[in-house]
Amino acid sequence: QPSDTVKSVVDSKEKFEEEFVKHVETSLGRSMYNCDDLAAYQAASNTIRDALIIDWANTQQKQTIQDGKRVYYLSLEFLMGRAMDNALINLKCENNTRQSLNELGFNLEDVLNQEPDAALGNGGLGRLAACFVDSLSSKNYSGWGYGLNYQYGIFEQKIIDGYQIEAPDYWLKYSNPWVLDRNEIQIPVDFYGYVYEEHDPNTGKVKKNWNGGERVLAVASDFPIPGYNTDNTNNLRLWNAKPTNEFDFTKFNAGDYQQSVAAQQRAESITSVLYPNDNFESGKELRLKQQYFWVAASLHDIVRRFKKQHKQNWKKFPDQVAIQLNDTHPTLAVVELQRILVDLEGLEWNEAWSIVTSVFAYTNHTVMAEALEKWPVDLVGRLLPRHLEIIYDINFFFLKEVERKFPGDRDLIRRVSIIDESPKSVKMAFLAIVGSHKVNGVAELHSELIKTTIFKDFVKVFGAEKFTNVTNGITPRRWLRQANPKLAALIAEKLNDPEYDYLTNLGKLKQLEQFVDDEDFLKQWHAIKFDNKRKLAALVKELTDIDIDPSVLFDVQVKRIHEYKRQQLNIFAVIYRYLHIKELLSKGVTIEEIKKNYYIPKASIFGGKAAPGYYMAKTIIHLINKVGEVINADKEIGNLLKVVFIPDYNVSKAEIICPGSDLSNHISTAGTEASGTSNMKFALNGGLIIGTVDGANVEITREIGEENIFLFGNLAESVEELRHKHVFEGVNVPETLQVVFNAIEKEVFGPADEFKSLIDSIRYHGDYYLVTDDFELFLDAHKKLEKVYGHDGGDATDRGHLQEWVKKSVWSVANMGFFSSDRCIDEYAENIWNVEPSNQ
Ligand code: DL6
Repeated sequence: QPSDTVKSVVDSKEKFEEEFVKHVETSLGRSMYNCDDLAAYQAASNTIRDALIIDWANTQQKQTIQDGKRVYYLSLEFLMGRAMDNALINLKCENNTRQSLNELGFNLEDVLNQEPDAALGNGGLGRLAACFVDSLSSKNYSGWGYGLNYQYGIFEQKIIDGYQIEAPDYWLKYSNPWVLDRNEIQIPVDFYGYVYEEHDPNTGKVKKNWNGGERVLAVASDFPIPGYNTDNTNNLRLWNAKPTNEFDFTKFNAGDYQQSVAAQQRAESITSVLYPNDNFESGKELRLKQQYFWVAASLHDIVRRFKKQHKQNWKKFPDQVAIQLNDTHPTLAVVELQRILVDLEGLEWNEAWSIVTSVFAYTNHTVMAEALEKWPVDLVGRLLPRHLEIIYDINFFFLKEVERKFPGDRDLIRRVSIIDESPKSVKMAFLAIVGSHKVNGVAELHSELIKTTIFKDFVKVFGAEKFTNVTNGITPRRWLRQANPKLAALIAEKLNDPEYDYLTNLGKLKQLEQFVDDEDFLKQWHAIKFDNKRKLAALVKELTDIDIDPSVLFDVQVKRIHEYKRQQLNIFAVIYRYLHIKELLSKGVTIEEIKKNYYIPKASIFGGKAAPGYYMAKTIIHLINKVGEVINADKEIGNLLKVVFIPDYNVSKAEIICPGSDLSNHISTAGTEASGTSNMKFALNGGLIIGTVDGANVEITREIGEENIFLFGNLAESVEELRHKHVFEGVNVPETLQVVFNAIEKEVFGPADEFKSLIDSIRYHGDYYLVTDDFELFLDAHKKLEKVYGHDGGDATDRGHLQEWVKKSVWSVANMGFFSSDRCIDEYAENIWNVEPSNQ
């Protein structure tokens, strides 16, 4: 009797209902009479998950038999969001599930809303990894993700009296029905200890051995990743740290039972919490422990899988295995593989090194110095004594090679050394470059920048061919079909594609261009946007109790709060607008005249978390909230201006916010945002962009046309000179921004001291992020875009005054095909991993 495949369960309502009831009664120990929405979510998830596991097992079996090359994507973060809705979409069983749940007395949306986000990431980097695993499955690649199963994901953000307060996110409260705990997969991982030498009588050589001082077990939890419209179901393996059963008898015998139990408990702390920093490295010992724990477990798993089929035929290893390092966090994997091959498998150094460098490739996600990892040599040596030796050896051989190519260039050797001499530390990006065969940036501008700035010397040493670009992308399954079902349906109808095949062939969107003058179509398009704005307004009301009118321009900036992303520029412009409106009102200009001649009604919507230790980012959040309090309470202003801060921005909220925006802000200082991916999410949902010439904005502009995006600001090539000018000639605060500073200092938005650091960083500390240089350009860009949106106010359900805007929206979506993460995965596969998809 063959097991039920996922199709047989989800395609048959009877089967689904039968399984559902079984789970309610057995897995949950409840009866259908006391089954609430949460229990329904758990039973439905278990039902789908069970079936998915069958597909997943079949996929693994098939991939093993095919014995092709596998890709392993190592990422310390996978910001998955919710799984159930995504599974229903990828398995194409949403309608059936909806009907079955209805028959059982539940509403699908209410059930879906019970699921906590799997928030195992900070922002762009983690969400990119989640999109990539979706594309690996959907495009039929054999590709696994490896990460950590944090018990606490990114903190829950509460806004109390305008301040960000962090609360722990214990997302596993009701356990996670989407993972299969694989308690039988246990890999011991050692830390600390010492290295000793052993004489091998057979070879006459001296062998290095590492005797670890602390042992922790890595236990696997597997998260099946269903592809869209395919049975291919890959695996995301997340590790849990558990104590070993090896009890510390020395301590026990010494009567220190408590101590030996405490040490065991400490093991679990390794995977207990995600570090909440985005684009910033904190350098904590536990973080390094997390990194080694994860890469050691993953590599041993990969090597074990290889050996099962190919024994010790190491020459074949690079034909079977490609490992992508998502940023430098997994760089110790390079060292660990070299250690496995040399110390444990007995290969010669050079042979091992050539295998290692053929297997690894490294993606860089930032040029910002504070985000580039450096680990103190002392710490690495204490935690991983043998690895430090290997790092020194890698560096020694690398520098020897540099010396051979560039004899006598001592300065070059100093600059490219993996070891920084003061303070003595290991530069992880350099180690990743040396240990990889390819290095890529995540947008064209960024990939050029890394070659001309932070990694310039490595281009000289290795040649430019080692460096490449893969512009980021997003999965259209989640970010169009799931987030915006009505728009996805309208597109499917227009493309005459009832099966939604365009979701794995996003270039097809181009066909929408032919409808750009079709009045009825534009009306439908606009009505969907309006409906999505209503949903967003309802979310805002629910979370903040603020009413925003869906007919005004929704001007959104949601992303991590960071000075380089410049939420401060945005809120200063909002303050300017408010003060100007107040001035006009005081001069007797009426609201109607202001709407007609100056400003269209708008709601400025912000959201995003600040790293708990990032004072400036928290100050920005506080300012936004305090400005909101004043403006929203100002009766004179009415709906001409509202300011909202949505608390606890996360993936599931983004799924409501992206489709509901008219305009989104991607306004980083040029050259600082490596790519950005929310720009893609907004544009794919028909929102227009106001942005700087930075990251992927550049390519979005190229694809959709510069008439469909509102670009402003100084270019990356001017940034250094402007910064220099600020330091040596002083910062010139334009009159418009001065007015804003004056208002803040006059305490219009509460005690001025609270915001002093923000103003001082601009006025007295060199305005590193060029707020003064771009402020008026930002105001001008707004004037331009507001002209397009329309000044005549009126009912936005009447598309008349929005004609031009709606056309731009359609045109943009039609040209967003390039930004599917499927395209990224194909590029990685072809140019970096050298793998092909399997034919299903
Ligand atoms: O590549 C994904 C994402 C980019 O879109 C963002 O522009 C970039 O800021 C982000 N980088 C990081 C770097 N963190 N570290 N380490 O998150 O990557």
